[in-house]
Formats: sequence, C-alpha cells, structure tokens
Amino acid sequence: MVSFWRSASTGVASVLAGVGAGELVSAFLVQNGSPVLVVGALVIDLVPAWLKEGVIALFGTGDKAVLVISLGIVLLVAGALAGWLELRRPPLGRILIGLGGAFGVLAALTRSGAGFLDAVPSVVTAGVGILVLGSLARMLRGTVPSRISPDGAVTRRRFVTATATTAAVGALAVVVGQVVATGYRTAAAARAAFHLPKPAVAAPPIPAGASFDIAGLSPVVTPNADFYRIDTALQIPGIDPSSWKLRITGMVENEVELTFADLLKLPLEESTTTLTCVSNEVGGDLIGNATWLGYPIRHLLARAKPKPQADMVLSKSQDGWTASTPIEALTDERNAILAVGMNGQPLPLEHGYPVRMVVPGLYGYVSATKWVVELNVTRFDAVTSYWTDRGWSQRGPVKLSSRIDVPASGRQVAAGTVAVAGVAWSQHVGVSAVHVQIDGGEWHEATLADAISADTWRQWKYAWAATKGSHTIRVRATDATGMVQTSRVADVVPDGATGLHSIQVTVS
Ligand SMILES: Nc1nc2c(c(=O)[nH]1)N[C@H]1C(S)=C(S)[C@@H](COP(=O)(O)O)O[C@H]1N2
Ligand SMILES: [Mo]
Repeated sequence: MVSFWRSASTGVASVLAGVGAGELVSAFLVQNGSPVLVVGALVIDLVPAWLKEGVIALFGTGDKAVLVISLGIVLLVAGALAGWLELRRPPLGRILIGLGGAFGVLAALTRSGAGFLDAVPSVVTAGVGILVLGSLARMLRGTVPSRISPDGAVTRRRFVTATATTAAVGALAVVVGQVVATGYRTAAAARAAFHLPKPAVAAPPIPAGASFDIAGLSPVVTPNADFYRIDTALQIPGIDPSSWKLRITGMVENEVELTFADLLKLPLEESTTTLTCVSNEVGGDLIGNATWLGYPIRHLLARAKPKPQADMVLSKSQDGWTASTPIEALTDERNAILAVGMNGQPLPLEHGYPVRMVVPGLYGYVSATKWVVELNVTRFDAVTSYWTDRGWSQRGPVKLSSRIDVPASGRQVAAGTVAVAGVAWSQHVGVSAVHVQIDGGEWHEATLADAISADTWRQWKYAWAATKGSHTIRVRATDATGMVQTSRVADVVPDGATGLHSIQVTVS
C-alpha cells in the first residue's frame, strides 16, 4: 500500500507544474488570464461583503496578499487530494484538476473585456496538471514491489526525484511568471486609474456624411479593440507612467526632458489620423483610423532647437525598438503628435501606453513609435533604425491605395442592385475620387463619403447593377493632386505594396 503522503505529493507536484506553466503562458504569451489571479478576482466578486470587510479590517492593505496565500493553500490542498484520489480511484484525481481548470476558464472569461485568449493559461494549467499527475501516479504504482524491482527501491528513488524536480520547476515557473508579469500589471493598473485630460483643442466632430450605413463596410473610426496591432514586442512593455520620461537628445541646442505629468499639463490637441502598416498587402487590413489626443511634437522640438544639419529623428521605445522619421515630418504643420489618448481612452497597453507617436502620412515603421521614451535628433547618414536595418526603405510615405470591403470576396450575391463599398486613403494628401471597374470594363465613378481630413481614409460606395454569373470587381483611387493609383503590382518590401484590389463574386 502506498502512503497517503506519497500519493498526495504527486498531486501537489502536478498542481505546481500546471500553475507554473499557466503563469508562464499568461506572462509571456497572453499577458492576461493568470490562472491564480483570475480565480482570485472571481473569489473577490463572489465573497460576501461582510467577509471582505472583515479581511480588510484585519489585514488592511495586505488583503490581496492574504487572498493569494489562501488561494495557494487551497490549491495545494486540492492538489494533495487529487493525488490521493488518482492513486485510489483513477482518473478521479485528473478529473478534479480538470474541474479546477474549468473554474479558471470560467473566471477568466467572466472578467470584463475578456477574450477567448484569456482562457488559454487556465487550459494550459489543467492540461499540464493532468498529464503530470497521470505519469507521476503511474510511476508511484511502480514503486510497489514487483518482479522488475523486487523491493521497489529503484523506482522509488526515481519517483522521489521526479516528484521533487517537478514541484521545484513548477514553483520556479510561478515565481518567474510573477516577476515577468509585474511590469505589465503595474502599467495596466495605472492605466485603469488614469483619466484622460480634456483636450485644449478638440478634434472637429466627425461629419455625419463621413459614414455610409452599409453592413460590412469598415467603420470610419476604428474601435480600439479592432485596431490592428503590429510590433516586435513579445512582451508588451509595462511602463509605470509615474516613472516615464521622454528625452530629446542628440543634435539639439537644449536637451529636453519631459515627465508624464509635464506632458499632461500641456495643452493637448485631438486629431483624427489613419495609421497604416507598410506590410499591408493590397486589400489587407493593417490599417485603422482613430481620434488621437496628444501634444504636437514640433513644439517640443522647438524647445530643444535642432541644429540645422539634423535631418532625422530616431525615436526609441522603452524596449529598444527604433524608427527613423524625417525631421520635416515632425516640424512642419501636420499633426505629428505624442499621443496619450486613442478614441477617448488612454492608449491601450498594446498600442503604446503611456505615450506613442502618431505622424500623418508615414507608414508606422518610420513614425509610429509606441512606448516611446527618446527622440534622438540626428542624421540619416549617421544612424539607421529597426526596419531600415532589415532591408526596408529609409523613407516611408504612405502610398495612395483603396480597398473593397463589401461584398466580401468569393461571396454569392443576388442579381439586382448590389452595394459595392470600401475605403481609400492617401494620408496627408487626401483622396479626391474612387472608381470601380466590373470585369475589366470601363471605370465608373463611386460616391465618396465626406472627408474627415486629408489625414484620414475615406469611405466610398458604388451601386452596381449585378447580372447573373461570375464577376471581378476592381477599385482605384485618385488623390487630391489628381494622381491615379497605379495598377503596377509591387510587394510590400521595401516601401509598401502597390496594385489594385480586386474581388470575385458570383451573382445568382
Ligand atoms: N515600440 C514599437 N513601436 C512600433 C512598432 C514596434 O515594433 N515597436 N511597430 C511599428 C509599426 S511597423 C506599426 S505599423 C505601428 C502599428 O501600430 P499599432 O500596433 O498601434 O496599430 O506601430 C509602430 N510602432
Ligand atoms: Mo508596420
């Protein structure tokens, strides 16, 4: 007969391994859904008020620590129970761990704003816990004297080593996960407590005529949750705004240093700007439009007084990413800003909280530095930046482009009048016309929605008299200077794709 303690130890080790794996996944990949913390948050919600108040009265600000320690104890006791059950009534122990994981999933998904990804750490926790428990229990059964090991001593030694190692690695993973996640959690908490200041200069209201009411057409302002995200950050930099600083360095008369509090005291301006990624393929979705709140970079550069020889600003993010922006794009009259707000919200963490750059007219890789901490005034012939080091062009003005949103490509539509619609953009130049072509025929002028400004994309629509059969629809934009979008196909490397977006539809 195997002792209670041996069987319990398999469960404790399994739980540690599972929670460790879950915490690592949550810290590195999902940056949310820490199995222990989501369960903790659910417990806080479920616990009756009198108990909450009692704990706070007893432990004061240590109340959270008490909760986490209590959860830890519950987890270990449940683990011991799972180990004991698994040995006597398999697979009851594994089922118990699975139930624990399901509770974690439930806790993660019921948090406000949770997505399915947030459930992943709890699934990993349960999965690893179940696998480890299964194999430790099998090993433990092998320690009972058998023909291979008459007194069970060999396997017993192996079992003890395996269990102790698993428990130690699991515990270490929990610690590493916590340490890694701290910065992110601090930033998330600071962001949650932060109220955006009122703009000194509000953005002109979005004209009612800027939007067509067509199902499937991209909204003219992209909700933050749907805004594309592109960056090299495996781990979103967690910046505590109270220690954030921006330094303006390099070829300047005066170095400038600015804290977050300094920045918020400045008269902040709102502007609506469409951001595009150079990696956006023809017809791609790496583009979004938002109303940003920020401070014009030209005013800060004016304080620093760049030397006349400087022709570039190398902006750096807290995690070491860099962008090289032509200095004129940051000193001319355009709305190149240090942004703190996005569509009335503090910048989301993944979009650069607390501060990022937004520069109308340039692709993100040469302008839109998130988590920005330094503006180094320099020269193109002196330094290069993250993507220009990797074969992308030094200059990255956004290219005139257009996209068909509806009908979706490959769709079946009914014969008759079909709404064809999409967006067209040429930031900082503006779009003056969009044309649509059916099956290589003549170009028909589409109806444009009102422009918000030259810095934003523009919706367009075309009422197509669709006849039965298979058809190809193409779109082409014209910018405010009269230049027509090229049909010449170019890859995204080195300075952005060109070519016309086309879709195939079947009319029945
Ligand atoms: N710190 C940092 N900022 C960055 C990047 C990055 O990798 N790191 N990527 C840039 C690129 S290539 C683009 S297209 C935009 C995308 O901004 P978004 O993720 O807010 O849409 O951010 C830019 N800013
Ligand atoms: Mo990009």
